[in-house]
Amino acid sequence: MARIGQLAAPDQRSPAMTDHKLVFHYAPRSRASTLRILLDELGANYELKVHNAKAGDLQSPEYLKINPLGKVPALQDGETLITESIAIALHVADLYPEAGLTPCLTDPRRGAYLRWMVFYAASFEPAVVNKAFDTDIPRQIAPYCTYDAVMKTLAAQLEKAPHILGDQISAADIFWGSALRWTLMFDLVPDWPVFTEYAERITARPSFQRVLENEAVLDSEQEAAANPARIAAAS
Ligand SMILES: N[C@@H](CCC(=O)N[C@@H](CS)C(=O)NCC(=O)O)C(=O)O
Repeated sequence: MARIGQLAAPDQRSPAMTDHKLVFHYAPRSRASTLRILLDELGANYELKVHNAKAGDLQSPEYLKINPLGKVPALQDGETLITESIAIALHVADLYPEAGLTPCLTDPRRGAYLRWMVFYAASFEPAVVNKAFDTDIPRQIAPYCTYDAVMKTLAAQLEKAPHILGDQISAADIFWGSALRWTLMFDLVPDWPVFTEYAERITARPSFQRVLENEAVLDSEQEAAANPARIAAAS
């Protein structure tokens, strides 16, 4: 029997662990897309709540009770509410270890897994956002040193193996594949082959194709609902 705080091996998991009632708050073409792809990869059982950010859904009083920042993604797991993409990703990946994407606590890759998941949110994202807005923060103050240092550190890791933790894919690759896809698209990261080849390899997975195709449809439906006059004028 696993103690509280200790991750159970797959064969020790009580059936209740996969009986979690998950409600996933999502908007198409947002940071929540990566989570949706991860949930697909995990074969997770969950209810998808689609919000229309363009129509102001995320600023509604009901949604602000879920995430006072008015942001997606958010996940309700029974009574527990989780915001922040990486927190949600770590939680759901731990709920579904049988998908083979979660280095468990005793896996020698666990520390590196946590490192590269958190590096995404704590260093990569702020570095890229500051770059996008031409904000130059002194390296001693910036939580990530410099943009160039972040890019070189990530590239050096991805150069070592086909996946961020080595030969085997993990939930971290779903994040990095998705992050590099977006940031390459908007010229926010250098188009080094190590980034482009990795992003192509990871995003070629059927989970990406399924979610991206579906959300293209959802996105145009939401655009039409939010801006009916603009759509009518264009047609
Ligand atoms: N730190 C948050 C950031 C979430 C975030 O910025 N979400 C954006 C979507 S990409 C959002 O909900 N934007 C809607 C808005 O600000 O109106 C996370 O990683 O979950």
